Amino acid sequence: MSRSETLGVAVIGAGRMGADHVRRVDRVTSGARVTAVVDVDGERAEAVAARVDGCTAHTDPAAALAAADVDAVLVASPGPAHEAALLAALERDLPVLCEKPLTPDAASALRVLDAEQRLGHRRIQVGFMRRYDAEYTRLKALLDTGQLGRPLMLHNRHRNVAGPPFFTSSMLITDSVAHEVDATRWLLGHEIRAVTVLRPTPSAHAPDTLQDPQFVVLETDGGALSDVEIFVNCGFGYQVQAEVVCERGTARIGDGHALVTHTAGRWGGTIAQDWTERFADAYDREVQAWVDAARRGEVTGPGAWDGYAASAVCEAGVRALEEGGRVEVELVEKPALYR
Ligand code: ISE
Repeated sequence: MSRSETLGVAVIGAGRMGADHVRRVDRVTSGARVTAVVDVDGERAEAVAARVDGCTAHTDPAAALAAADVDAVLVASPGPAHEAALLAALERDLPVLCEKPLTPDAASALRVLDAEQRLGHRRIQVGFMRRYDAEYTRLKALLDTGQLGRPLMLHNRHRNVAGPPFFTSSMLITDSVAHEVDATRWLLGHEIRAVTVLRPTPSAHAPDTLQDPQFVVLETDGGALSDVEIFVNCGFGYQVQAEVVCERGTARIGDGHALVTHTAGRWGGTIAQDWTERFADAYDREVQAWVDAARRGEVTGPGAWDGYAASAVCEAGVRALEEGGRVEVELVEKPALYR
């Protein structure tokens, strides 16, 4: 593909995120078009592909990636299917945007890192969209100025209206807290070296066997602590908040004060109901940045190393949840490709 041409994107996974990304690439993003949609459910692939002119539907990722009009891959299938899709894309040297998690565990993530290193250049971006959210980027820019001094603590709150029926207690860590794991590493610029998970009495509104909420403590190798309240059946809205406490001040995002009304003796606003609403702009910026970089042959966003580190931290988090106590994170030495 030459720089002036449009990037042909195969979207793997036509569920909620996949279908939203198909719409985004088709209607919002410039410089790209969806040329193939893949899903194990052929009818679902057909239905989503039918929304885009000239787009083909597939059940086999390999067939889609082999198509002449596919220059890049957006992976939005369930986590356990990511490794095969990533390895297939790397084999064809195609740029990839992979929704989190990179893969569900550290061992499979390492196999992906190995394949990318064998290729000799970076091709993978991981879908940690908070790095593209306007509030998060302002917070990051402020911390980087050093005006507030050294960050000491990061308090995160992550609430969903209701978890999907298939959600397990460990998925609160691997599917939800994974975002705060990445946000912590990115905002503070440190790796996470240990995880502790505390278990408050579960909400009566959570499904019977689900440990919801959870309180997760992440220890970084820079000495700062990051805590995460994860509550996926809070019932009232989708809330993601973060407050950094530094030596000379604090900074806080996620209060949702964009529009405040005062009427009839009360004041207030609305709360987003899910992440496609709360992070819509972030997803738009993320996909545009990925497309622009892919057309230049570059990767500019969070990469495979960030995906591996998040998977390793989440794996330690699941052990901490299941066994109790503090679990250390074991990371391999960072390969030269990612330094
Ligand atoms: C979901 O997969 C996401 O990525 C959302 O951002 C998160 O809030 C939710 O808890 C996850 O299930």
